[in-house]
Amino acid sequence: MRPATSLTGLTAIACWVAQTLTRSVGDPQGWEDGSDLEHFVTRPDLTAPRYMVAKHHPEAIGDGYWFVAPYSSLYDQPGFNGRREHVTGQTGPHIYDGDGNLVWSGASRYYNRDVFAFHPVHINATHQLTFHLAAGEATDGLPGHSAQVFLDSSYEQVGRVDANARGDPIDFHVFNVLPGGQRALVNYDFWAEGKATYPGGDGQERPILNAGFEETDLQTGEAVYAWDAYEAGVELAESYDALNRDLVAGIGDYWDYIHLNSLDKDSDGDYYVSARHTSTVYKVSWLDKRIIWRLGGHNSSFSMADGVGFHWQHHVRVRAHNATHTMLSIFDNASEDQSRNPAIAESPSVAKVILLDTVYMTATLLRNHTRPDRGYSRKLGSVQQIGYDVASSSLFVDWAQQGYISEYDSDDRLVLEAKFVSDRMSSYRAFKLPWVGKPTSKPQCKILSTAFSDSVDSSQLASTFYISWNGATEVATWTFYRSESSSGPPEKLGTVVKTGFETSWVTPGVVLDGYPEAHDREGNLLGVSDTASLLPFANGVFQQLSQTPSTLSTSIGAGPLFKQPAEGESKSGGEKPVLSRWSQKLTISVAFGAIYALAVFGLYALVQRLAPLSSRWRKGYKLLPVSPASEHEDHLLETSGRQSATFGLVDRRGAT
Ligand SMILES: *[C@@H]1O[C@H](CO)[C@@H](O)[C@H](O)[C@H]1NC(C)=O
Ligand SMILES: *[C@@H]1O[C@H](CO)[C@@H](O)[C@H](O)[C@H]1NC(C)=O
Ligand SMILES: *[C@@H]1O[C@H](CO)[C@@H](O)[C@H](O)[C@H]1NC(C)=O
Ligand SMILES: *[C@@H]1O[C@H](CO)[C@@H](O)[C@H](O)[C@H]1NC(C)=O
Ligand SMILES: CC(=O)N[C@H]1CO[C@H](CO)[C@@H](O)[C@@H]1O
Repeated sequence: MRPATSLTGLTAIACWVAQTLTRSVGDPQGWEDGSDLEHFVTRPDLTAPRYMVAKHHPEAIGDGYWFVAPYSSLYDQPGFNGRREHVTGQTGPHIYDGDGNLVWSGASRYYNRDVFAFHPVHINATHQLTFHLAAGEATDGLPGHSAQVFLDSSYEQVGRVDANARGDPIDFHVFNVLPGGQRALVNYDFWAEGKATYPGGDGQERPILNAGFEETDLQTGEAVYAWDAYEAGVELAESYDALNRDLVAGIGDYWDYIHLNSLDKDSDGDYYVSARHTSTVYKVSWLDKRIIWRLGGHNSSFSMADGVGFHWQHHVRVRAHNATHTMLSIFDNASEDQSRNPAIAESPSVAKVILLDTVYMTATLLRNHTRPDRGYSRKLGSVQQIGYDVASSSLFVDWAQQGYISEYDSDDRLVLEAKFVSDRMSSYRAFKLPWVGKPTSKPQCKILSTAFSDSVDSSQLASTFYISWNGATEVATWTFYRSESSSGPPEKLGTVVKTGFETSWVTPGVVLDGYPEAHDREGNLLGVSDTASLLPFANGVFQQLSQTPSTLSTSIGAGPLFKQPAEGESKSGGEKPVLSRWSQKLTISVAFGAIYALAVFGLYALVQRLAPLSSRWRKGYKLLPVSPASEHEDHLLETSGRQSATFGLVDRRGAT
């Protein structure tokens, strides 16, 4: 008993010291080991970022899957060996369920390439998935340049747009498939060297980066409409971007004076263009390309009520529209990442719904939600309306950094928050939508042997099935079969309810060959994995553990700790001085004292290390310390320690 405890303590100390020493200086939080990621026996190629989830009003949370595209390599991330992925991949298109369980990962399929704005679209009466694939190394089936990719509900690629109508690679900011699925709004930027003179400057010509967009026919790839910001009258004086403004032409750098980052279209056919560097939303005429009005910026056409003003915004969407009023949702970054204009005070990011009276030209704030942790989203982010009327719908907001998302109900209550457990990944835009995925790939199964006694009897062995089916949303249960018997039909072993991305199930005895079947809620067969064979132990044989906890405790715990003096010794040393026995006792006590001290310290160190780990072991679920009374605290900080279980936080492992 005692040595075992000391052993634990010493082992813990050794582990702690070793881990502390080996931890990279660039990874102070110690995530380099990948413990912030999901790990699956059946899919070692998929290591999706794990979420922590807080449900404040579970009954008010809408249905739907989260569509996110974790990435690490944009420059808002602190440097960490360049890119900050863990091998293998977690960058790319991902679907999670409303509890933060992984549903589908396309990371390994797209070689860990950056992906943006991953979401379902409705095209030709079919549900498809689309995303921007960033440029990367050309590989089998993937181009070296960027592209917009379309997948069907079985995750097979059914479309890819390689270039805009100008022949340029697709930019990552906007590829907005319009209702009907036949056309898309696509942004681009282009050099306008030597063309522009900055008014109020020194009168010299400047290299600028102009911006524009087109409405593309997805069938023909032709632009049915194209717009050029500079030509349409977006003046250089409108820009808040002071970075590179005074560059002299020819130096090879440019002034990104407008920076177009979102596009939308209303039912009249007019366009809404968000330009980040002018902090302005432009309404653009479908008929003659003129700017109908400006919202925000140096020259707003609207009188702006309290709280409407915004800076460095993006993801501006028109939510409702009639002859006299327009409602926009807007992600007000209100923060900026490159000191483009230090004169503009930063503030926490806010999701806003703005009501425009286009007769009296007033802008008022209809709904607003400050980032719950009062953080600054320095780039990226999105606001999604869930429901028909933006004034009363749920809002789903992506605050980008650390994949932070939050949902608000029609009463504007914060009902859900989630974020990745570590900060090494972000997600540019996140969406919550229904989805039915029926992959053409098969379920993946592995069977591992587990010994639970030192007996050689195979009845003391168990077999564990691991089963996953990347992207299959309709699986309700897994039924396991033993198939090794050549005579007769496969033997049905048992059925379990599917849990999370990967379900495991243990059955007594050795199952040399077996397979699971997937059934939906009505009991229809959805798919069968290939027959899996029991995997041997690491040394290649099916063997039992050489020692079990029980044999360890009898051999060590029950035996004499210190050898008693033999009969003869005792006789010959009969007159051994009392002092010597005392000193022996003292030495033993001191030794035990030292061992206990080490053990206590070891346990303490172990607990210190295990406390944060315990949540990792719970597959992504983590209680969040959240106080609904105050939305204005850094309550998602893992270190705050103010845990609360009073908000109906749901342990997703319990989901049945
Ligand atoms: C939509 O369906 C039509 C008719 O089958 C087809 O010609 C077209 O390619 C489809 N459009 C898209 C965007 O898939
Ligand atoms: C201000 O906006 C109006 C239209 O709203 C436009 O005619 C005018 O040129 C703009 N002025 C500047 C300095 O941008
Ligand atoms: C919404 O905006 C109003 C007006 O600026 C402000 O008083 C209020 O604090 C804001 N609420 C949130 C949740 O940001
Ligand atoms: C237009 O929308 C506004 C805001 O929802 C509403 O108050 C107004 O009655 C609508 N006007 C018409 C003509 O439908
Ligand atoms: C404040 C801020 O960082 N704004 C960002 C908002 O996100 C858009 C999308 O990239 C960026 O263009 C802006 O950089």
